[in-house]
Amino acid sequence: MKIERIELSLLEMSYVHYFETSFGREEKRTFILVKAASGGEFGYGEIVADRMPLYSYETTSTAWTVLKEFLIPSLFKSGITHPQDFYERAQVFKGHPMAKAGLELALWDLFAKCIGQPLWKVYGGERQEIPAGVSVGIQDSTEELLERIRTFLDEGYRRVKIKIKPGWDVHVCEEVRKEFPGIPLQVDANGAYTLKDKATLKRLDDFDLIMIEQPFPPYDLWDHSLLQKEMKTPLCLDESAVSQDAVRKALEMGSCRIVNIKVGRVGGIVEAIKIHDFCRQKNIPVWCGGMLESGIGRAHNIHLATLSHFTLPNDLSASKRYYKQDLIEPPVEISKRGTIAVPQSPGIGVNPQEGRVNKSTLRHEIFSG
Ligand code: OSB
Ligand code: MG
Repeated sequence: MKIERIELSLLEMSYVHYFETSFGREEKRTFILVKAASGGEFGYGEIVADRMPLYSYETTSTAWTVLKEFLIPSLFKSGITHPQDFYERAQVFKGHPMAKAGLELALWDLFAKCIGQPLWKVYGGERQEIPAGVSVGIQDSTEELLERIRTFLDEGYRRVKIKIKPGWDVHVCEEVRKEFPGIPLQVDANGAYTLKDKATLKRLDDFDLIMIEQPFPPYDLWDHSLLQKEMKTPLCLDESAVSQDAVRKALEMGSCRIVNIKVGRVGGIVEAIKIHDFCRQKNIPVWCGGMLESGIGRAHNIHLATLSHFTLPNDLSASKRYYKQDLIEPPVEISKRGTIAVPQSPGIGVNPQEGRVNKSTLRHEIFSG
């Protein structure tokens, strides 16, 4: 596969509704698109790093620099026959998983288009319908939260995840459970607690939650293991689950009973599939997380989530839940059964709309081999 050109574009898109987590409220998203060209085919990837280092240390600026100075030159220098070659070569560079993942995703899309197959087939996926879930941010009031949840349930979502933080946790779960006693429900703290909050966290055992996602900071597997010992609700790692090796240690320590897989956080599809396969072997359920991606990143997530061991509902929602106009056609939609169909055309199987991409682009650069 001779890569002739890589293009980077920095985009900014407004959300239809603000998104608030324990690290703050965002009205719009800044991210990088990667476009790789070979023999008249184009592959697309999305880099999930945000403008600010809140979810992780990476930002759109660090990703741009690492791609421009190291990852893209290394790709042009030795060429690749398969995306796996890029994954292996990129290992010499420490960290920067989101930058690596975005480029790897573009190469996977390109590779699949060159052999004329949808990505799910290339990955060996099995599912044809992906269980959709919705991640609902912190709202100004519990009334607004209940109202938003009701709307999403009416649209067909099967499972609801609510963001929590100190002061927006036990009473919110109480209200949600009172209003919607039977819905599949889980919470995500994005690392906002410490062991000092153990008493509060233990009260969450009363709400029949599918899981509590990432109560403690990213680099803290040990305290997660201490908390998990004392709780009946499964803990799920997001920010801490940075590689297959990290997941192995987490499971050996008893830090969680469920794993959230995000391509960007783990540095690409190759690593994501390693985690998936490892968890399947250990009988630990996994599901596909999201980073409020545009339809390009979301389509990639949908293909990944076709793998057999993605047994829990995913953070995969319809295009219109995130953006007024998505970057792809057709947009991602959710069926009345609360599922998302898997695209069947080659590669990501959806069409990026160049005009819309250009309208949201703040900065653009072309690199040639
Ligand atoms: O922790 O899962 C998270 C969005 C941005 C950063 C972190 C997270 C999220 C979400 C959104 O929960 C999930 C989605 O894309 O629908
Ligand atoms: Mg999370």
